[in-house]
Amino acid sequence: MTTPEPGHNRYVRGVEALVPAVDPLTPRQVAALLRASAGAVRAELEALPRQLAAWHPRPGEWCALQVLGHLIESERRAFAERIERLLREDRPRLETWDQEATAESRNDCDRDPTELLEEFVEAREASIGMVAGLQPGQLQREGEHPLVGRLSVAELLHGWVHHDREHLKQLFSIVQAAVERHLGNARL
Ligand code: NI
Repeated sequence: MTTPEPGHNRYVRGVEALVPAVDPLTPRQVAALLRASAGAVRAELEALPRQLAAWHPRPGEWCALQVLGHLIESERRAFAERIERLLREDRPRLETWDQEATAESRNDCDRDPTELLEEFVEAREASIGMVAGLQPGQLQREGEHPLVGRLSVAELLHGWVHHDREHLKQLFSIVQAAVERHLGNARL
């Protein structure tokens, strides 16, 4: 077991019982967080030299552009479209997709980062508008996901905030791995 450094919060499974939960996020709060994470993704990508944007930390692991491509695919397929179906249909059966095969066929490593970013930001703007307009009465609408079962609008909204941050951490890890070899004695 590792001891967390002071000031570093680590999520520990099972600790839920010891600390009170924060309130669930409202749609407007989710919209603000989706805007914040998209801004962070954009800032990091815009600062990456082209070579680093297409750099794979290990064979088979995604480069930053593939992470961005995955965010673009997930934007509609995992979140916006699913929420729209839950609002439109009664307990729809949601669809999954092969994320690795999709990443493979998108060819994001060779794409223009500026174009990809524009695609992401445009899709995200539309999502933010949709999310901010959700009414409290719509949050408990639900459907069936073939793998995880029952899934509600509220859960998808929280999943969206979580997913963004998961991949932001992934982006940061890629950049950390890239600069690692040049740290010398600056390794702290
Ligand atoms: Ni993902």
